[in-house]
Amino acid sequence: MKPVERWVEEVAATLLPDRVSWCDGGDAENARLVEGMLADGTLHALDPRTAPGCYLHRSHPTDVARTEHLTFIASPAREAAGPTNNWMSPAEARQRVWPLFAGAMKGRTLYVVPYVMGPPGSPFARVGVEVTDSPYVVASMRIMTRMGRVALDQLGSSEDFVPGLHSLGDLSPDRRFIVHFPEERRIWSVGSGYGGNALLGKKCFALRIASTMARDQGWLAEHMLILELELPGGETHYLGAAFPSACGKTNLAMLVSPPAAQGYKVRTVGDDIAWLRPGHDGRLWAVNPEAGFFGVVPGTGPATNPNALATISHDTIFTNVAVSPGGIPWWEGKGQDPPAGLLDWQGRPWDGSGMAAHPNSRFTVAARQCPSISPRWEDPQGVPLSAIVFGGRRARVAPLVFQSRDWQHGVFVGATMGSETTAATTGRVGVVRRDPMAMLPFCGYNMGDYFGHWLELGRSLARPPAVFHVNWFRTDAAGRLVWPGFGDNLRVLLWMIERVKGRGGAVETPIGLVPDESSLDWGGLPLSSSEKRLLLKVERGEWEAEVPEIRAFFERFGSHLPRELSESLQTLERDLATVTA
Ligand code: GTP
Ligand code: SPV
Ligand code: MN
Repeated sequence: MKPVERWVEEVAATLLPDRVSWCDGGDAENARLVEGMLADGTLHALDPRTAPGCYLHRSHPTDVARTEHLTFIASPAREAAGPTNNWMSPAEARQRVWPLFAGAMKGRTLYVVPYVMGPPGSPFARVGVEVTDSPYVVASMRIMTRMGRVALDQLGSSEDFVPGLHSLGDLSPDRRFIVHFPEERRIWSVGSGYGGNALLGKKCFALRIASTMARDQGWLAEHMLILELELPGGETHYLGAAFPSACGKTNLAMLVSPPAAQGYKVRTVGDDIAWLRPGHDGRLWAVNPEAGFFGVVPGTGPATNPNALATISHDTIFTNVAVSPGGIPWWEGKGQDPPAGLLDWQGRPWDGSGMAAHPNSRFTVAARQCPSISPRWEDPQGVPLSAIVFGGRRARVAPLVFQSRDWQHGVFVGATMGSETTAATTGRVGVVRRDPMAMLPFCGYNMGDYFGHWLELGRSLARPPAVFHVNWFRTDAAGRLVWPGFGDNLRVLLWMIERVKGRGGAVETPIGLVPDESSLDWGGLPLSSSEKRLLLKVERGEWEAEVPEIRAFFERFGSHLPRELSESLQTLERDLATVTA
């Protein structure tokens, strides 16, 4: 018996399913699953004329986003999880969580979902196997990963796979746990059928477990989009950008911009996760381990993200959007008036107040459907990064863009990122929190050590990417967003590329290098000169107020905090005190 078969037999003895079904990932299997889900109401058919091959899924109203407070790292030592993760000892997990799996699949089918994270044939690809009782998860994993026979073929009789155990349980948040065992490289998830809680290849494997593999093996698993930027004449650059959940990765990765007419082209390599490795040439190389997009729906319209809109025009699973009586999906920002008789995300007649689509409603769609997909998106070796971009959602404080002085300073900039919380996770929205490298909810080990790993990895790069920070979300005194965002973000990317090439004007500030006003292309933007100044402004008082917050955050890591980061903080404090502005 192969190791994977032995494991499935073992867990089935506890889960007690009525049937075990090994998924091959084929069309016939998918059609059968869809038929069953249409029959039992897990899926609703959408209008075959305007949304061919599309379905709507409504998740349980208490199960609409990741639940960070129910997500745990179960390393033997608490210190291994660090101060920013919830920790549970493996023994406690066995006591509190394992019993929730006992008999959980009675009356249900246990689906075995073998999948590959990483491009086909890539030396960096890794196999996972998810056992689940949710056909919606199976259909979603088929889109999000290379699923089925291809994964079993790659695995053969090896025991080198990440086992993930998933059951919907009773969907009660009181009996919901997402537990990661980094040492054993396994995952348990019970009580949620939603997104990153349930599609175990994504955040659980490709970020939390993979980040620990990456620490041990000298690479990085990051919450980053990867985009390709072609300049007139054909010169091509790749950028990785880490923004927290629902802060603009998908949108930036699919950017469409007026300067396209002048020969600038942005293409998409990935929209959420990047696995990064030092190459023999001293550069940092990136692959997208996913095969699909699980993207935020609201705000996706013809003016903001036409590429996403085209991508999701067919063969898409929509989760928690609104729908017309005729089966036309609708959401805020779609760029159309709401149709008459609209049903909200819970299927209730919409009275016009509040959001009709859930703020964290999502599309699940194959990456190959994206018109802007890069020809190199499945390159087995990945693509070499010219720049890494960190960014957050900050109404104040952070300017539109600045560049770090070097890799070490770039790690400091990433480690001290602040961002307002969004609907991608349960809890209050709009609260500023530290979200280092956009990995706060996704780093599978002590983040102090993670910062050290970033520093060490950088030392091995002869040609490290330049590191930038952006903020598309600065507001004016009236609370209005100043920067138009979306397609116009290309202007900021072009300044970065100029900097990478050793050109592009910049002024030194205590936080790093900010464009001087004349070196950004503002042409045609309806911005006053005071608005431009506000966008680029580094206000000493605001940054002085950040220092004690950063210090308090750093102190939580105790001896795990690399010395270099304390030094960078001291430098920032000193420069803020001496700067004349
Ligand atoms: P996850 O999938 O949760 O990791 O999120 P993401 O980082 O891919 O976020 P996404 O691109 O889906 O954007 C989330 C929300 O921010 C959407 O409602 C977008 O419309 C909005 N958004 C994205 N880019 C911009 C921008 O440049 N400006 C403004 N104002 N809003 C933006
Ligand atoms: C995120 O929250 O960062 C996501 C969505 O990309 S989920 O897969 O639900 O985590
Ligand atoms: Mn994400």
